[in-house]
Amino acid sequence: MVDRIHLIIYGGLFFLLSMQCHNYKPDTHVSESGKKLIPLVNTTDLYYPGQDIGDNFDIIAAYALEEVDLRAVILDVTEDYRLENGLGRDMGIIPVMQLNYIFDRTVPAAPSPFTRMRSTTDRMEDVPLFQQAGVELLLKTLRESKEKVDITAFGSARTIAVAFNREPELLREKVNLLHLSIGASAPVQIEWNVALDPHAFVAVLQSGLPIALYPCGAGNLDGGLAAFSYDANNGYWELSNMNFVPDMDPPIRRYLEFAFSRSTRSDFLRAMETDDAPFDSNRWNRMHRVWETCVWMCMTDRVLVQRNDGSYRIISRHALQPTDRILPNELRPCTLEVQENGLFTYQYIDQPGNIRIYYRGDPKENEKALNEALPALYLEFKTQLLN
Ligand SMILES: [Ca+2]
Repeated sequence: MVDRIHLIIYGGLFFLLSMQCHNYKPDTHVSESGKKLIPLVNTTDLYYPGQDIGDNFDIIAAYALEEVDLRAVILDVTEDYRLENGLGRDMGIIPVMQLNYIFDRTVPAAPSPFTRMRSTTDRMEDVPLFQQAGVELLLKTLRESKEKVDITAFGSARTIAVAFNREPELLREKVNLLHLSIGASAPVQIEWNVALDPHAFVAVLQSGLPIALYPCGAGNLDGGLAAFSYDANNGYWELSNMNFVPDMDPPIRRYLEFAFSRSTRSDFLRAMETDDAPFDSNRWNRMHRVWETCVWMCMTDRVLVQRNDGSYRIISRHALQPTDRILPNELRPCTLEVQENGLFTYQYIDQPGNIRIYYRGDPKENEKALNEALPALYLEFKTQLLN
């Protein structure tokens, strides 16, 4: 077991630290039902210890959803937040290694450049090599994939934009769909993920690549900040509590305990195996902000339904029952005009274009449904690690 652990860690770090690793084979897996999987590169501003702890919570889906073949994780890093409040944090390589360990995977991970793009055409070839590893990993993953690849952005779009500026033809050939969890649905406030790198967001929106845009924020500011507001086109919702976590698959529960307690245990993999330190379950009785669920549902073509017994679930389309009521959860074609600062407006169109925007109908019913459906989905997730 020890040798295997070391192999996985050293394999991951080797890939991270060296761009000369030409023998890497994509970590493909097939679903038990033999269904075609969705090749995915997940870009996320996941940190260790967590910044928005929601990123630590969300990336579980990239590993656990049976439709997804996670090929690489790009850790979106912005220098300002490595030092925020003097807490000190760095790219989330430790949570990625923990997830590789508990799901028995060898998904490579590498960082974005730490600094913002200087223009929409910046190729960032002069930043330290270490900080170019994520761009190279994204390009390499696309180059080596036989199928088109989906790419998510749950932080800035920097790595995607820089990769496009370096090899636009490769992205045009190999990108199936960019899923951008960025921006606000009206031009009233610059949303967090836009502010991380405005040039990157603008560059990607103007790239002509196929885009699914899931605005994080809403323009009505009914939540004070755009990012905490609700409308029919943004993805934000509040999970009223996380009291389901103690009932999760034990390694995933331990991963979340580690993240939410900002643990600095040095044996960060062994911490996934044992319950050495008691964890106060009352800590889960708190509201948790979520922006990402809509991305996973649309990517995997899952549907949000109310079942005949009144319960809400996120299910595969083939599991639909005639008595299920389907809640709106879709992508609508639009045209989009973006300003230099990343604020944008959009208009629905009848003909399909390269950009679609998320639509969820009544946001409060969406939130009510997800409060039941997301915990049910997460409780289904199982790791490969013996409990
Ligand atoms: Ca994020």
